[in-house]
Amino acid sequence: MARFQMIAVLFLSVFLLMNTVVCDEEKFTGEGDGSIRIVTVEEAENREQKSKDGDFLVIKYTAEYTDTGEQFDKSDSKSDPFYFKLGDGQVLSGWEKGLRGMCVGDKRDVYLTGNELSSDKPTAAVTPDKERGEVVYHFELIKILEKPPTPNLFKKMDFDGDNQISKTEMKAFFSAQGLGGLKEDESLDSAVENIFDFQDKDKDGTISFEEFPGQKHDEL
Ligand SMILES: [Ca+2]
Ligand SMILES: [Ca+2]
Repeated sequence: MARFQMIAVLFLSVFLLMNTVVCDEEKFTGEGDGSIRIVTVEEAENREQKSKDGDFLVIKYTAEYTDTGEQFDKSDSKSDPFYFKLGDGQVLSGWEKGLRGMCVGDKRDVYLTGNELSSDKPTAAVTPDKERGEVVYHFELIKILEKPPTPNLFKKMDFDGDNQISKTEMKAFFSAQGLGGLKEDESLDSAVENIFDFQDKDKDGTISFEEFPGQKHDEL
């Protein structure tokens, strides 16, 4: 009797130990309705700040269907670093759950099916075909911000990258923006002339990095 109990306890211990090892390797930390599975791939050493609702998360990701491995989306295909506000319904439901409690530098694989692949609002991410079954997102958290990042306007306007903004470049930029922020009675040409009157201090016909008064450093 005693020996049987000892063997049973021993067997149970080994079983639990094996289970612990598996959990340490795969770290299933999310469950939900069964259609979300989170696997920790890499954990950053600094674990002071964890992502929470209301944070702006700058992320990198690639996404594929698990059956064929076909990639259907990635953050690199977007022009700027990809960011969104967590908890605001701007991303797929599975992202909201899968990207909480993450530290900068963490990498996670998030497996999603069904309703976890839909969102309340339009999203910049590609919505996968639910009928094709499970998809996996390979996420890396790059930065946590309290407010949306300010775009580097100088870099956006300096199309040829020569560290000068020409009038042509500024016009192209404003045209692409739909003239946002300019007075309605101003033509594009005269608006740009007015800006150059102020900003082109040495009057060489271009606005240099030093002359440019707007946002000119990357926040991301
Ligand atoms: Ca330029
Ligand atoms: Ca100048």
